[in-house]
Amino acid sequence: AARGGFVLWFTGLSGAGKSTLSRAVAPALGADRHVEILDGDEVRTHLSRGLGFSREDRDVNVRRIGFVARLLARAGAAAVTAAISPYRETRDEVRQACEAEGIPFVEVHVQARLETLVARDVKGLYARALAGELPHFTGVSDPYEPPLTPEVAVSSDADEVARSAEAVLAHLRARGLL
Ligand code: GGZ
Repeated sequence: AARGGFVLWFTGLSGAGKSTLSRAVAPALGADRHVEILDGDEVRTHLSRGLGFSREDRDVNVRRIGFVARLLARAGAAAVTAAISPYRETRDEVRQACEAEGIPFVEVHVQARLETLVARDVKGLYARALAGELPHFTGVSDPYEPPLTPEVAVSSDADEVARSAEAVLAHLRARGLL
């Protein structure tokens, strides 16, 4: 559905660059459609306020993001999401709900080596998790299930943001979505 809505779903560890990449890509999506970004942080202060990081809570969070993204895409917007969304099955459930109604779902795995994230550790969360102070921290003390066949995989270790953004846009163009 050219010019129609779609869901652009970024997944990856905390600090891998999902938010940065979603903000880099968003301006290029909106020539003749609305663009909305559903960022993990923002969602957790509004839509998912009070949820924690158990599997159950993360699944509720991810399903909510998926639901809103689907509504936006149905209305013709490009819905960009940036949550860790660590569980494959839950991401696939969102994908299936989209595809069942003809909404393209584009999964982008934002990869980064744990080593790099620990070294960068902007918020000090990895240090705390490694010290045993955060019992459910993704990638350290909680699982992350990488997508097996993402539409796009980028590496924030190896590549500049602009290059990763271009890889995402190239995929969208090839699909006829831009
Ligand atoms: C992972 C956590 C945790 C735990 C707090 N595990 O870098 P950030 O800070 O801004 O992004 C992370 C954010 C993760 O929320 P999401 O909604 O994206 O997660 S999920 O999709 O799994 O529901 C991180 C912060 O919250 N944070 N505790 N235990 N990230």
